[in-house]
Amino acid sequence: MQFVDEARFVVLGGRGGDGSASFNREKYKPRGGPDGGRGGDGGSVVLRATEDLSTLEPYSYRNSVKAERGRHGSGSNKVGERGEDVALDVPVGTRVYDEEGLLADLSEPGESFVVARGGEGGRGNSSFATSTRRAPAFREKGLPGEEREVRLELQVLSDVGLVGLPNAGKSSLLSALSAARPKVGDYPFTTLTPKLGVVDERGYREPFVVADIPGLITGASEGRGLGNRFLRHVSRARLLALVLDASEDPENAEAVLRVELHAAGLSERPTVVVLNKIDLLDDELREYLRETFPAAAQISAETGEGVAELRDLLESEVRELGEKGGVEPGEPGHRTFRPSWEGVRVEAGGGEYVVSGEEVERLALKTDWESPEGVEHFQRELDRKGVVSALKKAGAEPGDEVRIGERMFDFQ
Ligand SMILES: Nc1nc2c(ncn2[C@@H]2O[C@H](COP(=O)(O)OP(=O)(O)OP(=O)(O)O)[C@@H](O)[C@H]2O)c(=O)[nH]1
Ligand SMILES: [Mg+2]
Repeated sequence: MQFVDEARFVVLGGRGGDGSASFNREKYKPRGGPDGGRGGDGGSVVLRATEDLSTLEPYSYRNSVKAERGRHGSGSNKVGERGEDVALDVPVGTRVYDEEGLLADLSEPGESFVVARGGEGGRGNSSFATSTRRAPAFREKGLPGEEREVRLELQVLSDVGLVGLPNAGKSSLLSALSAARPKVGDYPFTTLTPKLGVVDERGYREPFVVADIPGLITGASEGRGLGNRFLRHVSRARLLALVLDASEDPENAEAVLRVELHAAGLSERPTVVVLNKIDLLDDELREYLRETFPAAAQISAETGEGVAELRDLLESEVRELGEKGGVEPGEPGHRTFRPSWEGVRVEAGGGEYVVSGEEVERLALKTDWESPEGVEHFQRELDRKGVVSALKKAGAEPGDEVRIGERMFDFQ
């Protein structure tokens, strides 16, 4: 499968089934009571994080995903069947956005998020029977499911991120540290997409994950090269290893990397400096680099020199950082659903009155406008909820146009 770390599509919850308007007909009863059942709720679209997937590729060509609608209710108080949910597997590390921002961050295996809720089923006429209204002939319609365009963004999750200029030997190092075998080449930009490797040594309390990303170049944070797009994949790594080619001006390389990390908002992240390719240096140069980079690890990914020590160093740093609480994702905690407007608001303007509020808008959607009794019920409810007096207070007179959601009608 190809590595795809972004996908965009529309999700639609299923519509709720309509309630039924029905009357019980038994042989010796001339006119039975109302027995129309409720419609089933529509199915929802659910995202579920799994470790079995490491790319968003299955969604790269999807335009929309729709859950099943609920069945209508029927006579004898039969409830309509619920629509089935659609569960979409996404890789762990997937963040879900809509046009308003972050909705969810699926960073644990098994975590799930309802991204488009199915609509509620409508009630049947039997639920409207009262002692004074024994034979209501109206029912509610099912509500439409939620609909929104989402953008999924994958961040591979690792403990240590390898950052370096192209050709520094990051992929070689990943392969020296772990069982991963990323492509290594003696030319820049060999690595085109992030690769993960698990470092699991005997004696380690817990394995840790290292991410290799494409090389960064000057201006990466402004969009040059490939590295910039991929920096986000190490943006949650607890520790960054700056991999420098010791044989090619490592001072300059480190300065370039620090500038790019700073521009990407990662300058506070703990780092370890790794001088690679020391097999190419003589003793004098190695000594010089020990003085210039006193804290750096000197290694050769090719010969394996210094790699075991580096591995232990990374392991202990990762463990200590983990015990300190690790890295918080850079964005505010996730929002489950859009805040809904409770209560009712009446606004006058443009020759009409607009009534808004979650409850009344739902009421309008549920109303069966074909049925005079249904419309009457709607009007009674408006009165009961205080909408009629709010409209009067706002100046509405009989004959004026009132809009609730998509629905227009005359004020009476
Ligand atoms: N002599 C020597 N060569 C090395 C060492 N590590 C890597 N190389 C070579 O350096 C070249 C680049 O190595 P890669 O591991 O592909 O480098 P990279 O940083 O992943 O490069 P990009 O993916 O292009 O950013 C390859 O020819 C490697 O064989 C080392 O320790 N010593
Ligand atoms: Mg590489």
